Amino acid sequence: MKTILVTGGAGFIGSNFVYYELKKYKDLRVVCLDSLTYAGNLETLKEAMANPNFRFVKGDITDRKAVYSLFEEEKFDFVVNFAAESHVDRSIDEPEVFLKTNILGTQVLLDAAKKFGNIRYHQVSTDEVYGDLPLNRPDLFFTEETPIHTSSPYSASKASADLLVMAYYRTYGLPVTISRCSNNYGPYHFPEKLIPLMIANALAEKSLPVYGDGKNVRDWLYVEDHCKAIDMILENGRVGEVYNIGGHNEKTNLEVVKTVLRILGKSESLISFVKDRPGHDMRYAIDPTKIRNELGWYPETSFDEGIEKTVKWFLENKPWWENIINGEYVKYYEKMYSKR
Ligand code: NAD
Ligand code: TDX
Repeated sequence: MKTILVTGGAGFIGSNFVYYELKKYKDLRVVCLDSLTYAGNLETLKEAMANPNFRFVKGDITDRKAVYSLFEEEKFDFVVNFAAESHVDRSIDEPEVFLKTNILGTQVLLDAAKKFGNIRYHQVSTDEVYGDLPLNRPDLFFTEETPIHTSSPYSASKASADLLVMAYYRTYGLPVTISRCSNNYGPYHFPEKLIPLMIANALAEKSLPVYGDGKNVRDWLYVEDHCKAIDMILENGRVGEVYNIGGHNEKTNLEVVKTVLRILGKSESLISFVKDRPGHDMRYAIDPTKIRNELGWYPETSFDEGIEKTVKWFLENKPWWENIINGEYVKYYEKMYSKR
């Protein structure tokens, strides 16, 4: 039986990946290492906990001693690193923890993978490392050759991690891959992010804070399609390569917010334009040709279908997110939005 380490598996995408792997492989042990920051939630992994092929370990990827002892104990065949500070607005407010977790944490994992048998390592990165594209050039897309050109402390930290991953490939021959994905959405999305925040506010008839003029474009990918892509890269991806993952599902923020309101049957008068995010990236758009041609990956879920499924999930799982937004999150929301 092979064993995979999934770091950050108590967060949004990591937990979806844990479930994807447990469902797809009956002969795979999945070990999740997560420090349970504000974004990590054991509730999310409740069903996985009942699976004998799953183990949860609470621990920090920056804690070298703890990471090494876990690697010594488990003999991993694969490492997939999702663990990160992931919210751009928080990185603008307090960058330091982003550098610590996203860069130094990645380095600890790379060292561990190197030390304990040159383990196959996959880094979950983001399209934000490419910076942004102008709105008046719809012909432009991010390819794997697009230069790194970051905007926020978050994206700078993710780009730094990517550079380290590639350095470990070239210098030490560590078998690595990197995926750079566009905006995900779906079940277990933390309510600080655009789509779940708008769903929660709309249901409470609270105003929906759209930054700037709402014309910024994101390329939305249903989270399960992202999980499938990572799984394919682990199976058949070429080591030392970067793969872009995106769905050609470009929408302005305003379009997304209006779609959420329409599905919920709520009024557009809830929309409130607020102060823009500093350094706000205009447009992200992925060219997924490489992963499609090399690995046969394509996104199965259209935005129309995915957003319906997502809203339905949030309606059916209110206790999951109400628990979050009624806790520490109250202070975060007040800090981020009260003076906007
Ligand atoms: P998330 O914030 O929902 O979850 C992050 C998880 O990592 C949490 O469970 C948290 O407890 C854990 N974590 C944070 N710091 C840790 C540490 N020091 N040690 C161990 N665990 C730690 O994030 P997400 O949206 O699921 O993103 C997962 C990964 O995917 C990140 O690397 C992110 O950069 C990348 N990504 C996200 C998106 C997106 O749209 N959400 C898009 C592209 C790439
Ligand atoms: O209240 C809001 N109002 C608003 O207009 C929030 C939270 C966001 N926005 C805008 C900012 C962005 O243009 O919506 C867009 C999406 O914002 P986020 O959900 O914060 O995502 P983004 O900044 O695009 O980054 C996401 O995708 C890339 C993830 O959070 C990153 O982890 C990932 O790397």
